[in-house]
Amino acid sequence: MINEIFVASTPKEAYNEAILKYGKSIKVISAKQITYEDGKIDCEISIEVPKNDSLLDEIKLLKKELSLMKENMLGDESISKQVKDIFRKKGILDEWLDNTVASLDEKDILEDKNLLTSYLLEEIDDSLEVEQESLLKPKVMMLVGPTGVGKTTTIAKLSARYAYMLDRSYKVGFINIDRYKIGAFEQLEHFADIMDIEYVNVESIELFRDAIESLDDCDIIFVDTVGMSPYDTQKFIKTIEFIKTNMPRVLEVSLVLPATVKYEDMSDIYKNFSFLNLHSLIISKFDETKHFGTLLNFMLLYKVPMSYFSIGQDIPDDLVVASKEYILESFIGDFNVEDSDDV
Ligand SMILES: Nc1nc2c(ncn2[C@@H]2O[C@H](COP(=O)(O)OP(=O)(O)OP(=O)(O)O)[C@@H](O)[C@H]2O)c(=O)[nH]1
Ligand SMILES: [Mg+2]
Repeated sequence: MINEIFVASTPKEAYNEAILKYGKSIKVISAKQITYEDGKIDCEISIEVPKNDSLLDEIKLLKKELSLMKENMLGDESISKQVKDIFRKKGILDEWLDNTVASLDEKDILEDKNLLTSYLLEEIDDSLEVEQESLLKPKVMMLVGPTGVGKTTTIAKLSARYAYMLDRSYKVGFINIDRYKIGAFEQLEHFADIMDIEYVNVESIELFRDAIESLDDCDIIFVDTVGMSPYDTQKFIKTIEFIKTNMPRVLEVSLVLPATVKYEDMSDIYKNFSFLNLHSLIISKFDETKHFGTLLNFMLLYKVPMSYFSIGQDIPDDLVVASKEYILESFIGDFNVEDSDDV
């Protein structure tokens, strides 16, 4: 607020001076006459400048708001950047992070590291699909996948699980169409012997159908297949024949995908094997990596249901039923929101 005193020989003159300086909006607070020692008389008016005063206040307020806005903008940017960096370092793709943060409705979340981190984790959680373990009716479960990913080992683990480790004992059977691999027959046959499980080795579609019929009393039949490179068309065509042929039982195909391969390989494997009508994914070699971002990126994009995780070489112990909690806990690991440099 501006207060000023104008002195002139008449009140009118003083008033005019004040108007000249501050415009017509001035407010006269007081006016008095001054008599000097020499007898000269002047007039003094005291004025207030309300308009300028409020203008100044407005400018001050505006300045404050602007700097607050700037602070907030910088703050938001840096918090969302910091949190995105944590996820990026963990392997989550920029594109997903940018889109997810941009589509965030509640902007408050952007101002809080913990809230934003939880939000992104929840978004990942929502995108994951899990296949419930159930054996309501007898089924055939065929495991396919590239060479050496753990198909045979996983079948051995699953067999032990269904035969001995669930609420009741299920009768398990094995069919092996792993006919291209020398030694493959013996490997699964050996498990079958140890676990006292019926085992049939087949080389043609007719024999496959016969084998399923002969294992009629089994609650679940596991089918082991040859390890195939995702680019081996010939083996694919042969395997597709087995799957597409009408069988006396529901056939569920599960792709065994190792958690250790890079994103491009993962998508190539998935795309090529998806012609086999994939029912679920079994993630193997979970124990051989600490980086689950690649796997999560893959899940965020393809949204395939996961059924089991193979977490080591031990039969039957190193197998867990797939759950969002398990994969997210593995992903979070040493996630440190307060100090993103640590991750
Ligand atoms: N660390 C670790 N090793 C595994 C896991 N699953 C399987 N393996 C090992 O990987 C190797 C290959 O396993 P197999 O079960 O023979 O793989 P496969 O897919 O049947 O291989 P092919 O029949 O040759 O295509 C073996 O040494 C297994 O012990 C796992 O989850 N973690
Ligand atoms: Mg095998």
